[in-house]
Amino acid sequence: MGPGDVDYSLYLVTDSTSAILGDRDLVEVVEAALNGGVTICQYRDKVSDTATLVSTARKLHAVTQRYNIPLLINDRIDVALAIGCEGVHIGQDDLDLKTARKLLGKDAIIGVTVSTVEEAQKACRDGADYLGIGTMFATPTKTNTKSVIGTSGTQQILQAIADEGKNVRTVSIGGINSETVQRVLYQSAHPTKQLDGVAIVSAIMAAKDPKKAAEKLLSLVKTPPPFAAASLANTKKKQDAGDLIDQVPMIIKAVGEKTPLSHNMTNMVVQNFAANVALAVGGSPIMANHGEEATDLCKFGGSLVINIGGVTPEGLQNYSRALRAYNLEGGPVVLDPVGAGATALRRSAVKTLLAGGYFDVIKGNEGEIKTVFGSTAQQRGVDSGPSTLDDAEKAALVRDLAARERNVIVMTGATDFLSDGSRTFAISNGHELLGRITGSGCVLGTTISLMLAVSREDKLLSTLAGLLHYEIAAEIAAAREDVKGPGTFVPALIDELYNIQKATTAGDLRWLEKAK
Ligand code: 3NM
Ligand code: MG
Repeated sequence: MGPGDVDYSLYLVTDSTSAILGDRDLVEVVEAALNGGVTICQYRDKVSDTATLVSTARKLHAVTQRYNIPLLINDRIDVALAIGCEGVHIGQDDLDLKTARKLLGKDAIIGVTVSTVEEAQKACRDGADYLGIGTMFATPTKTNTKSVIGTSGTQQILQAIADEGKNVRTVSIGGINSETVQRVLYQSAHPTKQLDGVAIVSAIMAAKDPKKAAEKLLSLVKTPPPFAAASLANTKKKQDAGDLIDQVPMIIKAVGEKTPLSHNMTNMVVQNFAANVALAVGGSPIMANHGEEATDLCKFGGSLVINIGGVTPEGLQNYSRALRAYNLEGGPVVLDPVGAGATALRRSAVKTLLAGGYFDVIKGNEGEIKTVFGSTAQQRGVDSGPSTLDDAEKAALVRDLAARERNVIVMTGATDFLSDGSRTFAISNGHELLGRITGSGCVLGTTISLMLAVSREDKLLSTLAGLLHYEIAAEIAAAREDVKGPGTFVPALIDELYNIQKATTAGDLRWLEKAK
């Protein structure tokens, strides 16, 4: 087997510490894992002396040869040479790649740990066969990692090496398990280069049944996550704004027919308003802030809104738990990063949530979307503050963030921008009175969540349906004679949301002619 045809799908990295291995025999655990479908194995042992390393490596090699999969040694080129295995894996602080290549020859498989674009580019130039890109998520298995880079950092590296590293294979490492593996592969993918697999220590080595664990992981590696399944049917997606708008009534009608659940974890200020809006657009609201309930609620085919407007450390744990539940079940999730840049707690909540799961849609004002993108600009309060971006920059920001997260981003303002990374639109419906009442952005998240609950085939279309339904209702409400200001605007808005739902279901689409 040459370095070129190695299967990196499920890369097992061993650990010899009792914390992970317990009192079990390393070779037996590895054999069970190979039985379960591990495709490549690295012997990583930071504790044993050289004699033990060599004898254990020999035993492991006898087993991996029976399964016809490559065995690599972490760090210790001498051990690899001594037993004649297929290659080595070296870190940034180990012997350099060029020297390792000289010692091991051109047929050896040599992998390198990288956590930055520069390290990745250098490893490609120096002839690495594969890169171990990490650390994906913070992990107790290796606490001295240089940096946790997540899916966005990994995607950046993949993009940067797409050209010079055409033949370089890549795996992600760090905190990957059966809950996270599908999202890791999906969200870190760049259109020009994707991961070839995942490297795993504890989710296999520490598993009660390493064979079963490997089987499950391998099947997850081979299957797209529930939240991606629909987006594979890319070919059907309408590219043109006009064509998309034509499909909006179908989505709005489906909400009325299916009455999906909109599960809101939201702040006290908007709970009542959001529930009324959900009812008006044809959905069934439930305001439930405890994460435990999400494990039941996610089974009802609805969607989840996480609105961090009332975040507490305990609340954050609840959001994370609910996010995991919906991701596993496959239900859509909308993030409303209210006031994301305003306080340290909110900034860290956004980071934790983005690392902890997948959001189909992230909706926020300019300041919030900038914070989500990683800007450190200090935000005052939860209003959007003065704008610093022109329209072209706003469009670029939502597009880049959507491409990075592989979801849909909505930036609200006088003009709303939405993008799925490849299609970006600006919508100028709405009314100034929306800025004079509380929670107008939050309940837009609720509206969008209901559209997603009935269709995730084209998330951008569902988001657009929610946006137009809501912003045009606001326009119609504000123009009513009985609306004298913010106070009378609120009930009128709820009425007009309801009227649009009714009219659309009855086939009357005159309201949609206002779309702009
Ligand atoms: N290298 P687990 S993280 C060996 O970031 C190793 O380079 C890492 O263990 C890196 O799958 C890591 O149990 C440990 O999280 C991965
Ligand atoms: Mg090392």
